[in-house]
Amino acid sequence: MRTNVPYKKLISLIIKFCLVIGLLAAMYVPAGAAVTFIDVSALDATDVTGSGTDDAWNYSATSRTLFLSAPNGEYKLTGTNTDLRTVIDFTATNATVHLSDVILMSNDYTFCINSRDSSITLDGVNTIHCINGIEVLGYNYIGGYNYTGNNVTFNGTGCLTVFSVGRGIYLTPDVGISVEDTATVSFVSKGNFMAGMYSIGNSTIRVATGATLNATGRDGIYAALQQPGIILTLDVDGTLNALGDSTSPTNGRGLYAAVSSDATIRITGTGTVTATGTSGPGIDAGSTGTIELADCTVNAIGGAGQAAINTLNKIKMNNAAKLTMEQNSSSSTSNYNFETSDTTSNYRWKLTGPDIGTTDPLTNDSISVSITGITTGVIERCPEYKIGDINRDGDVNILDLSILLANFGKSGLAITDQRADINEDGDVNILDLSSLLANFGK
Ligand SMILES: [Ca+2]
Ligand SMILES: [Ca+2]
Repeated sequence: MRTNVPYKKLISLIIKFCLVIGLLAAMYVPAGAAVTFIDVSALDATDVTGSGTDDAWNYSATSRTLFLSAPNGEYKLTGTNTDLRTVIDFTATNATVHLSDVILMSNDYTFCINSRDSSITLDGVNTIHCINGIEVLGYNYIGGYNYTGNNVTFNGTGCLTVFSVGRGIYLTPDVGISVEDTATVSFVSKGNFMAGMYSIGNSTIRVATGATLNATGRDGIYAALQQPGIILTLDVDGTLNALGDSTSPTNGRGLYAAVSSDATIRITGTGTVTATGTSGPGIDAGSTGTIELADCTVNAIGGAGQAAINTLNKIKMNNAAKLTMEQNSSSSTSNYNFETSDTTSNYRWKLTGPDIGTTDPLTNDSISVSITGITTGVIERCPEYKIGDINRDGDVNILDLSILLANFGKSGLAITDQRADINEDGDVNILDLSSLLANFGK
């Protein structure tokens, strides 16, 4: 078959071609990013200049400062230094700084992050003691004019604890931080002096699933000050704890926004945010601030004699949000206004707790909630259903009646299906039965 010959040649050529490509692919070893190792314990009274452009760095003995300046540079810091500041310079866009069991002390700030979108990768246990904690000054901080557009990521499997006399971390306007992987990052401002986290603009704080962020200080997280209308976004899929650790009557708030401006605290994500006050409320939005809760679980715990939340505005919640309020207010009754941000959905409010209630229909878009005494109340949004539709299948029928009758006369935890307690008074009795029968067949 003569016609087979060209095909055989062609197939042979293809096989050879593939072999050559395969050989070239096997020979090619991608040049991984060069990691520059810096033992910080060796940085003392002598200036040091790192070589090359990929790993550019230098150390000034005069200012006791380590400058990291390579774009996409990758640095690994190890060791202990009792007086060292580190600057991730504006030129070091996308730089990665690994901290591997590092102990740093500083008589000023420890990390000043000027570069755009740099990462701090944590390995092992890392500790910082300083006067001022980490400063995220924003991209291209030349002359102090451009603060915007910087996001700093903390990732890895280790932890970092910043013990600061001043602010644990300082976020200038329009910058953000992310905590990712299984990293645990804690900012602790000691001595009732400053906030654990301090933000003066539209900051976004992200905590990924599996990661933890702790902020402890005079106020745990403090946002706003003079900036009108700023938004502090907490996007938490993992765990965020904000603790106001103060005896001062004007501080001690877990999460605080706005002094004289209409700031917004927006909490979103699928994780858990716990804001705990000591001498202040768990969450304080001031007189003009707004609290928005979306897709999240929030625990607000008031300090001694303090309400769980302080706000004069409506607290906005979407259908996935759940808010637990631990009320420790010294006043007998506290009132809050809630508003749904999902006005077209088929949900209603659900209030759980012995001393929390409303006179408004639970199907209203907005409700006024009162909490009496020292108590814990839960506010959430639930799918709407007909009264008496115990199994929530859309009909009130014999199936619902049989669940109710199986629980008739029972109380509390003895009730096998709590939904049989239609009026949620703790007993399944004639009141529940009459509610069900009123809707039977609907
Ligand atoms: Ca039913
Ligand atoms: Ca009942």
